[in-house]
Amino acid sequence: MPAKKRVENIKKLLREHSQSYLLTFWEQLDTAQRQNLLAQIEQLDFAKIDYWVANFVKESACAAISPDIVAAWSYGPVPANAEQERRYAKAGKLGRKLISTGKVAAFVVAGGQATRLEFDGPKGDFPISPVKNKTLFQIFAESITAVSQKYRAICPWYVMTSPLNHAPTIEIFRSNHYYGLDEKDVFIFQQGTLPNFSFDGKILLADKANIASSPDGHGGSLKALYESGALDDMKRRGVEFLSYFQVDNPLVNIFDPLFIGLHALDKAEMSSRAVIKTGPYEKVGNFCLIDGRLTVIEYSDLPDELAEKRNPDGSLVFELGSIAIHIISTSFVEKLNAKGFSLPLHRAVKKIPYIDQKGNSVEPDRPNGVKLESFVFDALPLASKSIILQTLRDQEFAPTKNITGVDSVETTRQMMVARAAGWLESAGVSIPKKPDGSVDCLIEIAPGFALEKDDIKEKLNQIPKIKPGDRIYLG
Ligand code: UD2
Repeated sequence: MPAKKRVENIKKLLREHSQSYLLTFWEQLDTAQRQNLLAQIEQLDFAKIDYWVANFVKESACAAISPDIVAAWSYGPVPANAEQERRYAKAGKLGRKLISTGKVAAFVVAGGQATRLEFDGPKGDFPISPVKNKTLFQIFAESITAVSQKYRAICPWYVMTSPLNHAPTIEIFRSNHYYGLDEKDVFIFQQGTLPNFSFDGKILLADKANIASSPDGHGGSLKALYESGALDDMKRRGVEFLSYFQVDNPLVNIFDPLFIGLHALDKAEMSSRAVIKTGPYEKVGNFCLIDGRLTVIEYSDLPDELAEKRNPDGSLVFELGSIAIHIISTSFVEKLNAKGFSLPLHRAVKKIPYIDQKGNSVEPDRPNGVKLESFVFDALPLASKSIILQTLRDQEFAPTKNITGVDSVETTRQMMVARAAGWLESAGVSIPKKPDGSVDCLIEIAPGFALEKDDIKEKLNQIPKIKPGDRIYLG
């Protein structure tokens, strides 16, 4: 198409969708900038954008929750009866077989920003371990190495980044020599983005020639796995199950045979780990059945009367909290993409830097617009079958969100020490304690030393006597 005609078409399109602001600085742009901006605009789906503006940007589309909402069922952290005991044993065996035959891969979503940690760089590079200060990425990599060695299998690792942190993430992996993993078994790919909007529905410009945009949420992973070629890579390798986890949880048990096995045994498409919530308003998603379909309602969207609702024994009706650990069948990701799918969008009101009509760069000091995101757990209702397996919080969930306080660097380190101490104690090692019962030393267990409690028993001869105030690293 002739260049002039192309520009005319775009101008018309923008007028029709009330987005002409995007070409405000057209006359000031050089040829390369113009091409770049046109390409960005051409990638936008304006029919969808009109829908988003009407439903999520101008209005906060908080769909009413169906009255047909009940608690979801879950497998307990330990079998509830003899029949379940047999099932857990069978599942564990199957899970181990699936790992050892290379059918399971690790998948971390690491496209978010570490804003709350005030950390300048990919969150995976945040140093967290209590003694050696290992980063989150290093801990995950060491777990994957330990699992590969234990099961004598290749366990590939898929890492999702976003345009905000892709290049630095690649650089971190390179400069750390992929943490000892084989580079060809680590597949780093980017998620997509969505444009940012002013409250009145205009797409914002980041500068005169670029649209303001942000990552499309971890729900974008389901498309990105397909579009990046990661899914093809899995097919080539024979990977059938993805162990999905977030970059901020160093306690995650990435290759848990029981969870993988139950998912496979029950022919589930997407399964979830859950913890019993600490209270009605803990900042985790809530598992429930809505109109018979498993759904997660984010804490911020659960009405108080449902959050507070209690069973006759005093427990919360919606007590199962989502800790963002899933097993996802690769066939499910393929099925979704083959038939075309879209997850609902969630609206986040944010401070978004932009360029105003006069060409001034504005760094707002209060929220001035809307970012849209999709959440991976919104794929659960699309799965034909889904299971939930409870886990114990102190064993598997230490989200590192803040610097101090709840879900912080502080609490994560404490939990890492407490879990290590608990594993050692269960093998008969004596642990110094403070008068309040907390552990009176720092202990770090490297994944290569023990992946789970039972691994400790074989290494008792390598464990020194631990005195109050010691810093113990078992690696
Ligand atoms: C998430 C869950 C919450 C609970 C909690 C547990 C949502 C909406 N809420 O809370 O229910 O399970 O975790 O810790 O998910 N990410 C991307 N790309 C994006 C956005 C995020 O890769 O575009 C990654 C991010 O790097 C991180 C994860 O997704 O690994 C979760 O992001 P978050 O820390 O913003 O999630 P949060 O605290 O809202």
